[in-house]
Amino acid sequence: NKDAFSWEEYLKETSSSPAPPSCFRQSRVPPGNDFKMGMKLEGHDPRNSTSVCIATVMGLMGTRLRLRLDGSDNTNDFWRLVDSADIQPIGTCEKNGDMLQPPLGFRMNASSWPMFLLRTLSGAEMAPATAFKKEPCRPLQNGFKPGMKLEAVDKKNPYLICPATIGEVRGDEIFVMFDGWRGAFDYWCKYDSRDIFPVGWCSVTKHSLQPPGNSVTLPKSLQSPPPPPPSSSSSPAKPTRRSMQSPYRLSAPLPPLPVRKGVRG
Ligand code: MLY
Repeated sequence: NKDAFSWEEYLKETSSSPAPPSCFRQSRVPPGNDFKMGMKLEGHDPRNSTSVCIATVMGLMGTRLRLRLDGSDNTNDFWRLVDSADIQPIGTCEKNGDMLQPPLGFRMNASSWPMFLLRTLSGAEMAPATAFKKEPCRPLQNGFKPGMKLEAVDKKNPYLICPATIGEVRGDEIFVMFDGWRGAFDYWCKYDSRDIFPVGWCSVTKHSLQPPGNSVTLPKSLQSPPPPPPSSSSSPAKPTRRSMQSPYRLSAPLPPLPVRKGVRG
C-alpha cells in the first residue's frame, strides 16, 4: 500500500534517526498477546492506583489490552500492555491477603459491592496466568537525545500510537513531541515510560500506527520552548488548565504552510 505511512521513507524525508531500542523499557522481542475478548483479570484502578479492581478485556490491539473496570461505566476504558505490572491474574489480590475494591465511581451502592463481586466472578472467563508477561527491566540510564524518533501513545487519545520525536531531555525526563501536530499533544514523561516504543514496534506487533499530522513542524526559531518538566520536589498536584494547553502556542501569526509530499487530506 503506497499510501501507508513508511518509517523508512519518513526517516529519509526528515533526515532523522530512530532512538535505539535499548533506550526503551520494552522487550527486545515483543511479547505475544494471549488474552481474549471478555476475559477478566485484576488491575490497578488508573484513577486510584492503590486499589486493585476486576477488569474485563474489551479490546485487543498489538501487545495492548483495552480494559474496563467491572462496576464502572464505559467512559473510563484504559489501555495496558500484556507485560504491564498493573495487571495480574484473578486471585492474586486475595493470595496477597488484600481485598478487591470497587472502582472509583462504582455505579451501585457501596453496600452491594460484595454481592456484585460474587456475581461478576461466578462463571467468568478468567485470563490464564500464562497470558501475563513479565515486565521488562528499565534501562539503567536515560539514553534519549533530542531529535530521535519513536512511537508514542497519544495520552489524550490513548488508543492511538503515533510517530514522535524527542524534543528535550532533562535528567530522567524526556519531552515527547508528536510529529505534525504543532505541540497540541506533546508531553513530558520519564525515560522508562511504558507508553513509548522503538520505531517499528507497531508494525512488528500488528498495532495500528497513526500517520504524522499534516501541520508543518515549525523551525526552532518560531517555537516557544517546551514547558519545564514537572518538578519532582513539588507535590503531585493535579494539572492546571495552563499546563494542559499546548506548550507550542505561537506568539506570531503562522507563515503559510508548505505542504509535505504525500500529505493526506
Ligand atoms: N481528531 C482528534 C484526534 C487527534 C489525534 C492527534 N494525535 C494523533 C497526536 C483531534 O484532532 O483532536
